[in-house]
Amino acid sequence: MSLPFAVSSKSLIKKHLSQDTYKRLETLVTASGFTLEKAIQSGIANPDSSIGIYLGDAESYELFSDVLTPVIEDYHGVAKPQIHQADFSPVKLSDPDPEKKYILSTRVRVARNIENYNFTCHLSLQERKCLEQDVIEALQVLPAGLAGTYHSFEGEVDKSLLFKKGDRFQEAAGINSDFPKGRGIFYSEDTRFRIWLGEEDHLRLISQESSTDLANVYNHLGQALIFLEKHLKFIKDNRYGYLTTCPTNLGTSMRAGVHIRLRNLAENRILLREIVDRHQLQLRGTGGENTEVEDCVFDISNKRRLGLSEKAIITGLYSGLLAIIDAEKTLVNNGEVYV
Ligand code: ADP
Ligand code: DAR
Repeated sequence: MSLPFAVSSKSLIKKHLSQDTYKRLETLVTASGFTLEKAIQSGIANPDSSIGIYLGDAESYELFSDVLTPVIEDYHGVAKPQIHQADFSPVKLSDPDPEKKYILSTRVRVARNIENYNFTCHLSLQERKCLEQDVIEALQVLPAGLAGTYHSFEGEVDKSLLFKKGDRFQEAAGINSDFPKGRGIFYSEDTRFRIWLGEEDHLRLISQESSTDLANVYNHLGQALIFLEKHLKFIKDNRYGYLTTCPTNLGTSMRAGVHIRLRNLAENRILLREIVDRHQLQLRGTGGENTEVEDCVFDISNKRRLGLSEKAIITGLYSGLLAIIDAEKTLVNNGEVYV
């Protein structure tokens, strides 16, 4: 019996899950009832998956490690994950775009999952509701500058505040179960700090500004976490850092990125790709994952999350942006330089 992945699939789970390994793991069940078969449903239903697996609880990382270890090492480019070294200390960085010509906005997010709850693809509605109440209670401790309002998706909420229902990959994994129940979004009074509750992970903690000030956006998020960690216990592992539904978000679970307009490099994708790859960054469309570039606005963020610290991510993004903006400035495109 061959595994039910499409012949065309190039996902990492298909690459690393042999029939023998599957036969050895398929009968294993975590304490919460999660299985490898459930974990690979998204990769089976979506042959274009890059990794093709979502986990239902923290125990899955141990129980299915025979296949998860090679998948994680392959994606994150780490051999035999060492002890994850976190460092979310504040940074001081000069403005990467002092003329304010290129960077439109800056966003730094981390994913967090709360102890004693399954991950979002394996949560009952009742569990979602309990989780939501725990988080709402914790939000009360945020000080001025971070304090704000929680908006349940089940109540009257400004549609512009909503995060989208999960895509087809997340749908096949079960992440969208009971949507929009048990989901909500928190905004600080100045909207610079936000929390998505019940999206792909329990929490997406987000610092976002229409600014070029990478250091300030990053430092603001670090401050928020210091307060929240006093009241919420996040699921963390010595080797893999913060555990997440999707293994691509392990470690720091940080994505630090900008929306940046690059009119010249948009016409010179090979050069742009070379700089992005050299700085281990990820190049995406304007709307993030699986979207197109509109009006030369790119979403550029860190690619790696595991095996390096939060501080290394933001300083690495900063260095990459300096190189990209320098290339944009010096490029001549069709005999014309956009000034
Ligand atoms: P995640 O951060 O969870 O990986 P995405 O990168 O897909 O998710 O982004 C989620 C949403 O945040 C998308 O709508 C995306 O356009 C938006 N976003 C990401 N980066 C920025 C940014 N620098 N400025 C404004 N919006 C952003
Ligand atoms: N679409 C899935 C997940 C890729 C990473 N993005 C996340 N986790 N949002 C895939 O395997 O392609």
